[in-house]
Amino acid sequence: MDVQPTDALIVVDVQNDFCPGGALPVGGGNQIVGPINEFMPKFQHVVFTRDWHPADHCSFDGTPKFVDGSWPVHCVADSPGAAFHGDLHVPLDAFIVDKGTDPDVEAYGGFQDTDLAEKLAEWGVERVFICGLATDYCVKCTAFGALDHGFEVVLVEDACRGVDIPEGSADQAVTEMRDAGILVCVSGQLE
Ligand code: VGL
Ligand code: ZN
Repeated sequence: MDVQPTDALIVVDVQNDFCPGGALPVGGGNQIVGPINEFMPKFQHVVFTRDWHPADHCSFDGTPKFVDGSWPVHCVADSPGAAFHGDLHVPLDAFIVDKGTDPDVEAYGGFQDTDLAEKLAEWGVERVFICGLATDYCVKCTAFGALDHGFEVVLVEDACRGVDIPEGSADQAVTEMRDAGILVCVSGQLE
């Protein structure tokens, strides 16, 4: 899998609240940071998305069930939990896409009400590689959004982790992506 100048890497929501110790921890969320740092330099174009909610976001639930529509308070804009994982290599001039900023709208995908598609088109990007958190929510939704915008899409599976409630949801999300025409690879295949 040769990385080309017309490829972009989209790093989805590698934020403290989705890592162990955070408000909405994804099992092993921190384990993907090292691998992502390693393959990131292969890409000429890198995008970072952030879940970036107002304090009264509609997905917040006092008795969270950890499923769509019922999450603990997480990734409140400018809070420590919303910050990128401290070890993630984020360049000073990184292109960052914030989503979920409307209190009344859930937005898992990096293409929802953002300028991401326009930016990728401006850069001449034809194919996107996607990694990050969480496989079964924001990674999946961002991957489908990329497909809808006409990009070829590759999932870097070992550089993702899922909420996985109920168990199997993360694997099921990968199956759905594969069935939709998304290529699934592992980071060791990137050259
Ligand atoms: C996410 C649940 C709630 C994600 C965001 O980044 O996958 N999951 N908000
Ligand atoms: Zn969220």
